Parts: sequence; C-alpha cells; structure tokens
Amino acid sequence: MSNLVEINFDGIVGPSHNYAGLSLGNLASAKHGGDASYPRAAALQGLGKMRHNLGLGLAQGLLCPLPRPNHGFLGALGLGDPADEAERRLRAAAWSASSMWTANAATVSPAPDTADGRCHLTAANLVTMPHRSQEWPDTVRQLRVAFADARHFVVHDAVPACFGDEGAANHMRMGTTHAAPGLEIFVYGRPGGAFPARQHEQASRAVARLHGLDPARCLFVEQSGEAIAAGAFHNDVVAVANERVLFTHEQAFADPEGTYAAIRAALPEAEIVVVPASAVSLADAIASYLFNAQLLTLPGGEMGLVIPLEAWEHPRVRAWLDGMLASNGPIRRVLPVDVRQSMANGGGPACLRLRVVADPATVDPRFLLDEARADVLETVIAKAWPEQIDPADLGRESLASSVVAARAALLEALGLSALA
Ligand code: SUG
Repeated sequence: MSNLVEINFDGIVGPSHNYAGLSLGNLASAKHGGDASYPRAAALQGLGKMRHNLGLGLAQGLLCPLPRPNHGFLGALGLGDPADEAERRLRAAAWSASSMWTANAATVSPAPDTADGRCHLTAANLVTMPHRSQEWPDTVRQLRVAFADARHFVVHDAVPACFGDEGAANHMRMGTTHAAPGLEIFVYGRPGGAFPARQHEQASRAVARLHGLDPARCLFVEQSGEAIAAGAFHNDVVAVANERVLFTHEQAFADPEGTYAAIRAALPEAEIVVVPASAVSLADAIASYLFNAQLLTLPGGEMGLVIPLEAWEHPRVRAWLDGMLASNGPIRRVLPVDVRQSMANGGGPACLRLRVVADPATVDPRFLLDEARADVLETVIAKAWPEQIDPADLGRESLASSVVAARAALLEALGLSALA
C-alpha cells in the first residue's frame, strides 16, 4: 500500500552563503548586497526550521548544497584574475549558495496527477539570473539520486533556456487531500515591467506536457505586473496553497476574480483566503514575507502557517494574523521561525523547501531527515561552515578550500560523496 504524504525537502544552506546583491527585482538581495554574511548561522537557522517541522510530526527531507565556487562557470566566462572589480558580480555568481532555495529547484507533479501514475520532477533552468542559471545540471544529478526509483519517479532535464522557468515557486497544487488528484496552477509573468518576469508561460506549459497532466486539471494564470514591480519576483512571495486552501494577497494575480472562479470551478471545495491591500499592502507583504510561508496540514488535520519572524514582528501583518486566528478560518495555527540569514537574500521559509508528495519509503533514505541525522548535520555545520564571509573574500583561495572541504564533509557524513 502506498502512503502518499507531503515531504518538504529543504536545501541545506551552503558554506559559501553570501550577500552579493545579484538578483534584480529581489528587494532584499539588493538591500543586503555587500553585507557580511554568516554561513554557519544561516545553515543552523535552516536546520532549526527543519527540526521545527519534524517536531510537528511532518515528513522532512533535505537537499545538499551544490559545488561552489563553480570553476566550470568561471572558466566558461574566461574569468581568471580575482582582482578585477569589473567582473566582481560574475565571480560572485560562481560562489552563490542560491541552490538553498529549493522551491526553485524543480516543478513537481505527484503521481495522482500524471498520466503514467509516477511523480514527475522537472529541474528549473533558472535562466533569468546568471548566478542561478548554473544550478540545474547539478540539481538534476542530485534529484536523480534522491528519486532514483523509476517505478515511482521521473526526473526531467530543464526545459530549453529560451523559456525561463523558476520551478515550484511559480506552481501551486490544490486538492481535497495531498493523495487525491490535484489541480495544478502554473503562474507566469509577462515581461515589460520594471523588473524581470522570471517565469515564462511556455515553460509552464512545457512542464505540464512533460508531466502528462490532464489539461482539465491545469490552470495557467498570469501574475500581476504590479506584484512583480513591487518585488514579487516569484509568485510564492504573494500566494501559497495547500490542499483545498489558497492563501493569497489580493494583488497577486492579473485577474484575481477570474483566477478564483477558475479554481472554484475545478475544485468546488476550495477555500480562498484573500488578504486585502487595505490591511496588508503589497509593500508590507513583500517586506515581511507573510506569504512566503509553509502552509502545512498538521498530523491532527488542521492547517498551520510557518512564517518568518519578520512577518510575526510586523505590526500590520501581525494585526491581520491575530484577526485571522480569532476568526473561524481554515488556517488554525501560525508558527514563526527564524531564517533571517536567508531572508536577507529574499528567501523565506517557503523558498527553502521543495514539496514532493510521495511515499517516503520510495525516496533514497539519505535525503530524509530524522533527529539523529539532524544531529550529524549540526555537528558538521558547526565544525566546517565558515563563520563569516565578506563579499571581498569571494575569490580568495583559502576561502575556496574551506568551502569545498565543508561540502565534502557534509556529503561524507550523509553517505553522498558520489555527488562531490
Ligand atoms: O532567486 N536570491 C534568490 C531568492 C530565491 C527565493 N525563492 C523563492 N521565492 N522561492 C533569488 O532571487 C540572492 C543572491 C544574492 O544577491 O547574493 C538570490 O539569489
């Protein structure tokens, strides 16, 4: 009997975590570009979130950092001299730990949704941002180890680079339960605004075809231009769904009423919780990352919202959350977590995880977390992760060797040295 549950695969924050200000349209990345970063603290915060969710009784997975600095990327760009300031951003790109945001690793269609009854994953090409465009070949390699059982999983290469794809951050799945056939909602942006629209409609349509989805259970929805212009570089900064609930800002979609109507037509049980701009403006939503939350079905059946501390501490967001909890809505618990190091680069609790509905027994167990494995990770991170990185350190040989050694120690501790 298969036991389909939602497993959240969090990216372990890599040892080269730094603030290089690389993501145009991501306000936090721009604001913190040039700051010192604290990779050890960042990875421990991420691990703390994983332990938090494990403690709620939920299945928890992990994905490992990718090899950095990426010498292949540097070499292909002809970059050699670490002293050349003009090339600073490109060099920083080769050091980016951005694969920690595994919501961008792939788009996932669980087995109940697909024509062949297997769970399909398509790696995201992430072509809009140079530092992210180098992720997918290594991501695919890792996904093919974690989800190697071909009876249950299919891992696809990224779609062609002419169509930008940012993975699950622009994809929502709704249904009566995780194990029931779902409605898959793909959210794309239209270019031409102040900031790049990273998700191309044709990438979403290609993923839906590759996964063998039923067109009657797919929606392709345009993200609102004003949300992108306000800093919602991914849809998961302004909306999140879980089972029958959609939790969204009223300005998330280009046609909000049409979107809600289409969802209700496909899923009559849908409950749509809309946060009005009069209570929480788009600017407040993006500064606090209220929607970059993990909306989770807890073992008791009620839903909990794992939000960043920044949202809990924001007065207008807190007022709205207090009102929501006092009402009789479907979200019964609010659970704040500290992921401040990731937040300063625009990555909240939801960015740090890739959702896969699957039977945990079909996943390579080295990618599943329990308390004992969390202890092992904590020991390796505390010992091997650099404490601090100043942007000027990027390119230094001594830092490169400690970053490489730290990742190697992690892979060894997990029995995953083949990924080195
Ligand atoms: O792609 N930040 C990431 C944040 C990704 C958030 N993911 C989701 N919303 N699902 C990005 O913009 C910043 C890197 C820097 O500036 O150093 C960065 O890549």
